[in-house]
Amino acid sequence: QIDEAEVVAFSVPSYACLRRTTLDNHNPVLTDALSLLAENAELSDEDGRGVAFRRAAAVLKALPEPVTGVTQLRGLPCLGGHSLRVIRDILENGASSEVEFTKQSERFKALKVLTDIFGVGAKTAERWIRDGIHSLHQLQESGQTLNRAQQAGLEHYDDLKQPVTKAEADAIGEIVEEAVVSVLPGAQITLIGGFRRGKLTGHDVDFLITHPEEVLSLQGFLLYQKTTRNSYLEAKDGPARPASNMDRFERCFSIFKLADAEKRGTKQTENTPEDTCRLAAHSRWRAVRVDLVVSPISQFAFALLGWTGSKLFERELRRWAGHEKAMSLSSHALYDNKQGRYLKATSEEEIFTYLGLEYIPPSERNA
Ligand code: DGT
Ligand code: MG
Repeated sequence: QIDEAEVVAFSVPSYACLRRTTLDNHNPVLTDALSLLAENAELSDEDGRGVAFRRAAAVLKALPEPVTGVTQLRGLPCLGGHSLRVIRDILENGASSEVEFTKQSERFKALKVLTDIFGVGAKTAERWIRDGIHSLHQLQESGQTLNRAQQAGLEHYDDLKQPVTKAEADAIGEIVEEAVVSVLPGAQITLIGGFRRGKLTGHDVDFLITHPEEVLSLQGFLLYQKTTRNSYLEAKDGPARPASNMDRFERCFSIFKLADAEKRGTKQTENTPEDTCRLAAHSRWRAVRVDLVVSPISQFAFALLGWTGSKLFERELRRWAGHEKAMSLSSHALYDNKQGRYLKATSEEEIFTYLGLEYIPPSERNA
């Protein structure tokens, strides 16, 4: 029998965009476990389950203190039976058998190793695993054809697995800024993604570049690049941008060549054969994933909000907009279905206001 008086513990709204989630997570063991199950679901083409685990983890990230017993969780949103079972297991037995089993499973390990290769998604990894490929070595021996992204990903595998530090992100920011401003004096470069939310490390560095009227010349720094064009239809009138304008891009996934800290003062140069056969121990540069997003100034606020993350926070914002406000939010625009028009904004604050939400700063979007 539970004493009702001690049950009231935490109160958390169900939409992550109504919560302030800092990086100060009081339940890392529980959230790591649920995140691992989310990752496994996502890698197994079970996105619905993935989102359910992500939502459950995000609710725990928003709690002001560690959970010590399942009774404290009564009344909390987004905690389904499965997530509760995992939490109970950890609180009562110190570990979740499902999480431990998943971690050890050959399938999960192989999916992780293979999708850690830049350019390899769950589908490709799945196909390779069916062909008996479970490791990088087996992949290299297999004679599978790799596309350019995957070749670059394999070549720089060890570098890209290393977390990127804030110092490295800032160093890349300076180089990107210099390159962009030299061709586009008016351009503005903003650090987005996890670093904007205050994270100290990341799997990549994300930048938003506003107002591109010219080709970006980062040639000497990029080890690999793949660009996609902005196919978004301009707000009210007009068709998509002319398809012939190949030089404009909306997003550029790249692998950046960053000189070691002591070498950064000097100008970076093109790859030399010497670089290609550098020894890890004497490395003078490292490869870093850099994601460049470009938006016209009219879309800046939407791009900024849409690319700051976290992924779950973004998903929840769009869900809130659609379900509660009859609006469609994207990283390009906000459309009001009732009024039948686009709502213009020049700041994130304005967008929150349109959505009827209290403004949440980036550092509190770590859902
Ligand atoms: P990280 O890099 O692992 O430290 O973590 P984040 O939060 O920087 O995640 P990342 O780099 O994958 O993505 C940055 C943010 O951009 C993410 O929080 C949500 C957003 N985002 C990611 N992929 C897409 C996409 O395909 N479309 C849109 N609109 N937004 C995306
Ligand atoms: Mg990132």
